[in-house]
Amino acid sequence: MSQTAGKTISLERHGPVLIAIVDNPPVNALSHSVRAGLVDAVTEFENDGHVKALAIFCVGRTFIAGADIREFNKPLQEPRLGTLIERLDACAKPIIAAIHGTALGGGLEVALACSYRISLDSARFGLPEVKLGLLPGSGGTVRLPRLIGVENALTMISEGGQIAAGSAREKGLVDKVVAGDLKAEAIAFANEIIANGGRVRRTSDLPVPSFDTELLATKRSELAKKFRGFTAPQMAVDLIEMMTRTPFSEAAEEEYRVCKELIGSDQSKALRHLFAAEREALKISDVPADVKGRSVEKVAVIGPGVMGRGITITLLNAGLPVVLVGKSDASLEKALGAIRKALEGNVKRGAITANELILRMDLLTVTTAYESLHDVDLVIEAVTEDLEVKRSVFSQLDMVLGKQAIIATNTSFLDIDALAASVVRPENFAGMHFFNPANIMKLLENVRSSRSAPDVLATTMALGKRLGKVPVMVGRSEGFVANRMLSKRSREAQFLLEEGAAPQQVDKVLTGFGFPIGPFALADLAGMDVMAAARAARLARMTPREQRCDIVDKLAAAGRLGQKTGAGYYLYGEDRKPKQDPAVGELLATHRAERGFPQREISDQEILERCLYAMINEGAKIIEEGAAARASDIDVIWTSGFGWPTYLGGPMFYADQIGLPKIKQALEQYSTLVGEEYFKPAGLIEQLVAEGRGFHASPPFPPLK
Ligand code: T1G
Repeated sequence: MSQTAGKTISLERHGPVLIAIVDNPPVNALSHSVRAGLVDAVTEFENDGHVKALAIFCVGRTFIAGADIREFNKPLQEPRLGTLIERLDACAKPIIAAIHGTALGGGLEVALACSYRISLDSARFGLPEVKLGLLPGSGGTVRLPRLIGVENALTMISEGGQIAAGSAREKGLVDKVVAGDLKAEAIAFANEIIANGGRVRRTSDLPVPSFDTELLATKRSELAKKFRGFTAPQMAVDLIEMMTRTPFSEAAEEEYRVCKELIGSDQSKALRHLFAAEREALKISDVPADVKGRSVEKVAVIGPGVMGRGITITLLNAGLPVVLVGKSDASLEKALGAIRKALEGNVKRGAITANELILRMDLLTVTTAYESLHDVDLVIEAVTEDLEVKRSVFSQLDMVLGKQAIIATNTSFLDIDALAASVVRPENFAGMHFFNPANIMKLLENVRSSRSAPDVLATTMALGKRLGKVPVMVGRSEGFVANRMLSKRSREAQFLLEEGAAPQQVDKVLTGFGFPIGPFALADLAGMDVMAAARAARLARMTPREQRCDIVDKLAAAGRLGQKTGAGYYLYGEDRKPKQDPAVGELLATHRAERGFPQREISDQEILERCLYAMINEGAKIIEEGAAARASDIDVIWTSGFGWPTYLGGPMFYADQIGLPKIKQALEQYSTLVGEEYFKPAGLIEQLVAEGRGFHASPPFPPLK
C-alpha cells in the first residue's frame, strides 16, 4: 500500500519496513518538497508502532545528488536541510539509506545521518560542494571524519572527488554493497537489522578518530598549489581542524555558518554560474532538444599532423574506431609512433592499463586511400590551414562518403561558409575546432555554417560530450570565439611592451589575476617561430600599428625562439624557469625608439584593464554578431579552455561583477589613449549600460548565424 507524504515523497509499507521513496527528477535534489516530504516521512515512521525500520530510497538515475542548487538564490524555505538531518539523527528507530547512482553533497549528508547505508556496487559517493565554492553545511564535515577517518574525509571534502562503492565499504562509509534489485536488498537488510534488535547507530555519537596533526599543514600546502586562488579548499582544512577539537553540535553549527557565508561569496556565485552555464551550453539555442544527433560508430581523421594525432587519440580514448588518412606511408608511420608514444605515456602515469593501450591501438587503422572511408559516419578534417588544400580533401571525400556521413573541419580561422560551399552536401558540414594538444584540452568549439543541418549540429555536441570535451556551439567569425578574444589580449600585451611595460610585469599582472601562465611565458612555451607564423598569417588583416608592432618577428629573427632555444622573452636554464633578460630590455628600448614610443611607467591596473577589457569588448561584439549564442557560452569557453580562473566566472560574468558602466568608462579612456579602433565600446555594451543591465541579466541574444 502506498501513501503520498508529499509531492515528491511517497511511502510504501513492506511488513515492518517503511520505505520513503524520493522522486524528484532529474537528480533527486533536496528541493523544499523533498526536505518537507522526508521530515513528514520520519514523523510517520516515529508515530507508527507497526514499522520498525525506515529505508530512504530514490527512483530515477541516482540517490539524492545534493541540495537544490537552483534554490540558493531564493529565500530559504523551512524545513532547512539541517532540520531534516537532526530528525534523522534523533530518530529512535533505525533508518537506512539505500544508495544508487551518486550520493553527493547534501545527499551524502542525509545518508550519513542515517543509522545504516546500503548501496549498489555501481554507486559513487562525494561531497563536491567545494567545486561550487561551498563546503558541506549539514553535517558532512562532522560526520564523515567520524566514519572514515580524518585524512580520508579531508581529502574528499577539500577536493570534492568521488569514491566508488567498494572503497566506501572498505572505509566504513557503507555497511553493505549489493548488485541487482536495490529496493528488495534494502528491505531484506532492514529486516535483518530488525531481527538483530533494530539498533540505532548515530554517527554523531562516534569519537573523532586519532590522526597525524601534521596532515593538516601538508594538506594546506598541497591545496594551495592545486587550487591556487580558491577560498573553499583552505576553509575545508579550517573546518576539519576545528571539528577535531570541538563538541559535535558546536562544530555542526560552525559548519552551517561557514556554508551560509560561502553561499553568499563571489567565488561560489561564479562557480555556480559556470555549473549552470556548462549545462546550458550543451543546448543549441535554436535546435529543439528532441533533435537527436546521428549515430557515430566509426570516424575518419584526415591529416596525421599534430592536430590529427591529438584528435585521433581523443577518439580512441572514447573507444571509437578511427581511420587516420595521410598523404604518405611515411607520415602515417610517424603519426602511429607518436600516438603509441602518447598512449604509453598514459600507461606510465597509470591513466590507462597496458591492455587498454593495446585495445586502443587495435581500433586504429591508417591509410592513404580515401576509398576505405565509404562506411565512416563522420570525418574530422585536420589538414593544413589552406583553403585549396582543404577543398581538395573535401572533393575526395565527396566521392567516397555515404550520404549521411558528416564532414567536420578542424579549421581554426578559415571561413566556415566558404568551406561548406566546397562540399556536395553542405547540410552535412560543420566545424569541430579542437585546441592543441587536442587529447588534453577540454574545450571544443563546434562551428555551425549557415547551412549545417540541425541534427548535424546535435551530432557534434553529442560527440563532443562523448569525447569528454566541453563542447560549445559557436557561429561564423574569424577565430570563432576563443582565439578571436585571445588575439585582443595578445595585441594589448604587445602594445604595452611598445609603450614601456616589461614582459615580466605583464605576465605577473595576468598570473596574479589568476591565469595559469602569462602571454609572454606562453609564447616562449609555444615557440616564437610558431608565434611569428601565426602573426604572418594574420598580418594582412591587422591594423597599421599592429603590423609595425613586430617584436615577435625581431625575437624570432634573433633566434630567440623561447624555451626550445633557451631564450625568448626570457632566459631559460636547465630548470626551464623564465628569467629576466637585459637583452630583451635593450631590444624593446630600440624598438620603442624606432617606433617613436616614449617609454613610460605603466600601472598594473592599466595592464590588467587593457588586456581584460579588450577581451570583454570583443566578447560583446561576438554576441551582437551572433557568433556566440549566450554570454555564458563565452564564460564556458574561457574557463574550460583558456585558463580564465573559474572562481571569477569567465570574462562576461566578471564584467557584470565589475559593472558595465565602469567597463564602458574604461574603454572610452583607453580609446583616447590607445585608439578608437581598439577600444571603442561595443554597441551591446552601450545598449546594456543605457538599459541598466548586464550581460547575464539580458534576454536571449540573436540566434547564431
Ligand atoms: N541541484 C539542482 N539541479 C541539479 C543538481 C543540483 N544539485 N545537480 C544536477 N542538477 C541538474 C543539472 O543542472 C541538469 O539540469 C541535470 O540535473 C542533469 O545534470 C547542503 C550545500 C549529479 C553528477 O554539487 O555533479 O548539497 O540541464 O547534466 O552529467 O552540504 O549533475 O538537465 O536542466 O550534470 O549525469 C552538492 C552537482 C550541492 C552535485 C549528474 N551537489 N551535480 O551528472 O547530469 S550543494 C553537487 C553533479 C550541497 C549541502 C550542500 C551532476 C551529477 P538540466 P548533469 P550528469
